[in-house]
Amino acid sequence: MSDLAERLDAAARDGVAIPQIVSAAGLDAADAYTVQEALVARRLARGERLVGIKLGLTSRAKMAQVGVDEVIWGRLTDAMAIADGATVDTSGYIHPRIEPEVAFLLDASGNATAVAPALEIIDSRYADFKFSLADVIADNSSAAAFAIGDWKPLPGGLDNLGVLLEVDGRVVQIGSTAAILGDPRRAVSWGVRLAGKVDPGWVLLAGAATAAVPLAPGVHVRAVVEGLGTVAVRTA
Ligand code: OOG
Ligand code: MG
Repeated sequence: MSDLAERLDAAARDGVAIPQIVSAAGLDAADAYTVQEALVARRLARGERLVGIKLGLTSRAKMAQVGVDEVIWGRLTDAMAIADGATVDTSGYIHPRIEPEVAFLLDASGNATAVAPALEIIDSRYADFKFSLADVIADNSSAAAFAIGDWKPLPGGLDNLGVLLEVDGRVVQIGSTAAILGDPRRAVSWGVRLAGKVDPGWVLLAGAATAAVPLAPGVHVRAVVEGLGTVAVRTA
């Protein structure tokens, strides 16, 4: 499995898509998480640090977009973090997409202590952004980068907040936090259970409420989550 991790790692570093090597090797989802762990271990060996986890495919819109209908998770490192408002160079990506998310800040027992609007850049390492469940899991659930807005204490209700994704000031996706497992707070218990162990101060991305959109160079992208505020990135 370490050869699969090595090929996925090289695809991400070179920005060159590869075929669906994990399903082709006959691996299942459990095996694929072992490949993911080996893939992220390569990043940690290069000096990156784990800073959290992401959930994926927690909304119908996302499941329908990629044709995989199981909740998945991935690992986030410090090298994937982009400051709110910063400029990201997209030239190293294969076919990046961006999506609006809700982020939670975790304490030692895996409870959420704060919430923020977030943007996630995903970049499947597979050709045409097409994959099976095992392929996407091994590929660290397409994780590429993320930006988080200002943290706020948890409000009373998070289960029906409007979500907008804007590109250059034009609304390109509209959704509701209700799309995320019925209530994005459910993503916290899902994530902690799936990951097994979380560290205090880790971030948890709950999964996109809407489909992702292609991310071009030279644009300004903003996510707005009703009551939580905004987060933005620019691309170069
Ligand atoms: C898989 C990752 C899904 C989300 O928020 O649902 C994800 C993909 O769409 O490539 O990050
Ligand atoms: Mg996502």
